[in-house]
Amino acid sequence: APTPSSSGPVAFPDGFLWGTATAAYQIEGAGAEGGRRDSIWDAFCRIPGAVRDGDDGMVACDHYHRYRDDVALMKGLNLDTYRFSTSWARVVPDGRTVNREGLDFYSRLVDELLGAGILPWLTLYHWDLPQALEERGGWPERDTAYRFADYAVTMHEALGDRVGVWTTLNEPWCSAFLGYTSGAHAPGRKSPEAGLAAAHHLMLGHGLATSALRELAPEATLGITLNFTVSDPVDPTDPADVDAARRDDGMFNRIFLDPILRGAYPADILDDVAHLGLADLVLPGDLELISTPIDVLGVNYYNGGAVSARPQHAGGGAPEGTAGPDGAREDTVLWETRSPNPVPDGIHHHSRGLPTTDMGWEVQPEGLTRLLVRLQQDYAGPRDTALFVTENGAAYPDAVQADGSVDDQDRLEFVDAHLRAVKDAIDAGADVRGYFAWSLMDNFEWALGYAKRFGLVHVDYGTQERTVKASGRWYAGVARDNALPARPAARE
Ligand code: PNW
Repeated sequence: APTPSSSGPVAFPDGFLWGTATAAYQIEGAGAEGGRRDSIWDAFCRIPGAVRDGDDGMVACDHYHRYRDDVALMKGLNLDTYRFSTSWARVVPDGRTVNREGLDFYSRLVDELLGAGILPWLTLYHWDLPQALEERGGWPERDTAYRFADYAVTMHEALGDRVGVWTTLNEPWCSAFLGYTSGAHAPGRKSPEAGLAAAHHLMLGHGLATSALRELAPEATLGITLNFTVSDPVDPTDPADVDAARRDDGMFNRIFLDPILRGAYPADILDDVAHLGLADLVLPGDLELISTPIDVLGVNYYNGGAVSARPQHAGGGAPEGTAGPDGAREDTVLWETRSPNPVPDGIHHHSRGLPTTDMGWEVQPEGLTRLLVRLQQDYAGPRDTALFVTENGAAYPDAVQADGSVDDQDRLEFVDAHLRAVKDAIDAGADVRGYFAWSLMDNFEWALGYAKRFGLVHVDYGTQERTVKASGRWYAGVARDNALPARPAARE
């Protein structure tokens, strides 16, 4: 029989923050308005075949013009906080000169949020590097880290008194390894060396920005958001699988966690990448900057992986038509069958035959419990850093009913299951203080364009009409009550 915590109502700790998250390029549109110039994503979208259906973010959800309505929508969802990112290419379009009009947009947005009683949670970098800086070398170039810190100070001078929480980067793993090693994301470069150089300079930018903001505002709440996986060996008794899982965990999780929260790169990973020149890029003082104390660690979690030293035989455990070899779906090939990491050889992700979302990602809520408990014990706890789930959610195709409503029980159940997993982690000692659903509304899903829908709110891209889905109405109740109701299935 299911235990009460697995199906009954679940209360969250007092003061737990309920939010949703978005990113500038995914929702704003107004690509050439208000003095904004190209980011690497604008340039990437113009490469034939780079983005599904040739989609781009020029209009997206038109949030730049509709932000007042969108904040009203958030208020109707009873949100405590809203995690958004600012577009560097809007604020510093040429990489050097501040564009007042760009700053003014974010100032209006922040005032609107505060007026609605919603805490602004600002991310400085969610993947949209000004193209002008890419043309000067991009993240593999050390100078980009200094430009990022200048931009951080500019934002803080404009909004410092009104923004509650400042996070530097969203998912540097994606920026570095999808952007510069696998080439699946902007700017589409394909080099292991460039990916590692980008990773180090992203972290240096985080460190420079964090120490600069700390000096400007000693009381500010500062942090970073990382994306995490949970790497389980396919066969825990096979040393080769165990080693593959170690390297997978190392290149996803520890290569960022350890410098930021322990002040050093993991020794085993430094060994694995010794031929790629990372150590030469790390100058004296870098790791001290990168490990500047942070107040919050943002945790983005979608799924874990079963990792092996050997490829999975086609058909081995994967339901026909959903997952191919290594669990990658034909239509959502971000990873192909190869890990995007700079040292991909001998790392294979196997399908476990779990249900998958429309991204082809396996649904694995218990991984989030294990991840949060590990982060608490090994990283956040010792550094007195609070944990927040800054992204979690699911793409599913929306079935729009004749009356325009969207009854997305699959998404609702996904979020419900993961929130139960968060509560399990809290009960096991993880200091998790809030949860942000990805995403507030359907939006531009990067290389997959508008084909994938993650929103609690449906967007009709033809009319820009927003419709709160069943999952959104349910989430509004959760935020209001600071508690989950009994599980949907258990209500019957
Ligand atoms: C995150 N992967 O991206 C981003 O922060 C969001 O902007 C995005 O919309 C969301 O998750 C859903 O994709 C990721 O390949 C993209 O492991 C790819 C991966 C992980 C996260």
